[in-house]
Amino acid sequence: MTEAGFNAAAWLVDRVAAERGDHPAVETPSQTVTYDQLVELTGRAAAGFRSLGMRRDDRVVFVANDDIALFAGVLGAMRGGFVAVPISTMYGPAELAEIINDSGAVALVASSTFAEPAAGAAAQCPDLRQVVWDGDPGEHAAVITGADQLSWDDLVARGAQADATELEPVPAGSDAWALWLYTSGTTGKPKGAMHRHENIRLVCDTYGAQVLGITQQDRCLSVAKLFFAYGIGNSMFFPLSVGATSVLNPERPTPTGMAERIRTGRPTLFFGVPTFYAGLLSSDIPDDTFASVRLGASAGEPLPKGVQERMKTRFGLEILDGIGSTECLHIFLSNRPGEIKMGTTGKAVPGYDLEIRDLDGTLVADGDPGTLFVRGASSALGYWRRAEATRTVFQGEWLNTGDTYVRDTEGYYTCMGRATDLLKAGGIWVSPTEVEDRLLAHDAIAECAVVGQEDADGLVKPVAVVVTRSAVTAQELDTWCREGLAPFKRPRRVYFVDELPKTATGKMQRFKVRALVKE
Ligand code: 3SK
Repeated sequence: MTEAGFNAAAWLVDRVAAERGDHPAVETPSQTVTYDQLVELTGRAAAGFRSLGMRRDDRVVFVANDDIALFAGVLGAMRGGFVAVPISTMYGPAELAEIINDSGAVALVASSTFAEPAAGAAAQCPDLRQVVWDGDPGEHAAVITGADQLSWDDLVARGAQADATELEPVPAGSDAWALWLYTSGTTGKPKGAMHRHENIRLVCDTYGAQVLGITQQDRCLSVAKLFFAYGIGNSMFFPLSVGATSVLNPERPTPTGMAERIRTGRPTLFFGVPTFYAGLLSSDIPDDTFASVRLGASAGEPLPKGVQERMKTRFGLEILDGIGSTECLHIFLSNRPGEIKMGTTGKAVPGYDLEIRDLDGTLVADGDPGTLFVRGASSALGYWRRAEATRTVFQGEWLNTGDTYVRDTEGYYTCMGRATDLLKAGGIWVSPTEVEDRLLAHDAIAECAVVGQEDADGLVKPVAVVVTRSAVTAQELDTWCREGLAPFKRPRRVYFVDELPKTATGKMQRFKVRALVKE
């Protein structure tokens, strides 16, 4: 459906404000913003961006904590007809600069917590014209010479000077760009999946309404941050779509920190990832931590049956395991309340069709594994300036997930692993090549291979198999990788070998490397 004039930010905020403007839309540990206040704040943010010279379809990148500036900034960008590009706060300056430059963003909004990497990145981005700081960047601001800098409060104050018509949402149209989300996906290098305004409404009407059954009484708390597709759906789109409340946690999620946020924020819907659920089970948080929560969700990687069972036994939390993708914007395959089959990812979410195909593209029989394809209207328009990757992943109406799945005779789908060499750690894509490149940059490393290995909880983590040319310890390599990579990508173990398994033509045999770390 195409609707001229549709604006997802207005659909999420103004529509609800008209009915229940004094209801809390979003809460942080220190601030509550009602729907009426969110209309005003996002209107001012949009007008503030415009006052900086931004035009329709201009990109604004966000490197920020889950806090009011990020929440209102993303909505404000979409409201003003600009494109919101929230990106990972786990990246270093070089990785951030690569994405900012790739997107062609003219503005960057950054939390002062990330002042060092954000300023370091901004200094390497010639097209960037404005940097907006939420908090004081201190001495890091000095490294930026090519862009103007102002505070988030100043941006909002500039917007407050605008006349009333400028505060109104721009009639963008349902097919207009609203949100670009960068994913390493199936080819390693981050690619910007371009989402329309309409895709936001679609995921709310499908997974949000028909699987979660979300209502205006709900309060949503997510472990995944707003810069992930999973997180922005959980913490922004679903609650706002029904006039519920988003409970934000600006801190890095730890079991004790999250238990405290649950105690103060009293969520009814909790969105986790398998690694985090396993961490909760290893912690000594109280068994009644989840007393306010009516339902848990999990995505990112398959939820091990043992973890799901123990979460139910110890905390009384029923968890719906599901899988989504950045390209589909949210979850397209999931268990349903009251119909959970543990150890499986459930069934297609209403609004999506699934097919399991063999290498020739033929549909496989139930019980046989194959590659999972998905069809649904919330599919991204493609990857920004990546024609080849777009053609590989987006095949007509269908999208190749790159996951190997099997369907049982009851119609439940179970994940068998990745169809490619890429791995997911803690629900986030990790490209082995990128980690290998970092290891190979160390003087002592002659050859290496990075593969996934299940930890004690059955969750996949990267590990490295290395051939050395001089003495080096696993600890030194850990430090080396932490210095050059986002921490979640670092190998959790290092195996030292004399040679890597190779074919006669010298090609590394990754399946043999995987077998080696299994022994
Ligand atoms: O990884 C997932 O399962 C997921 C879920 C929702 C949205 C996006 C993603 C990647």
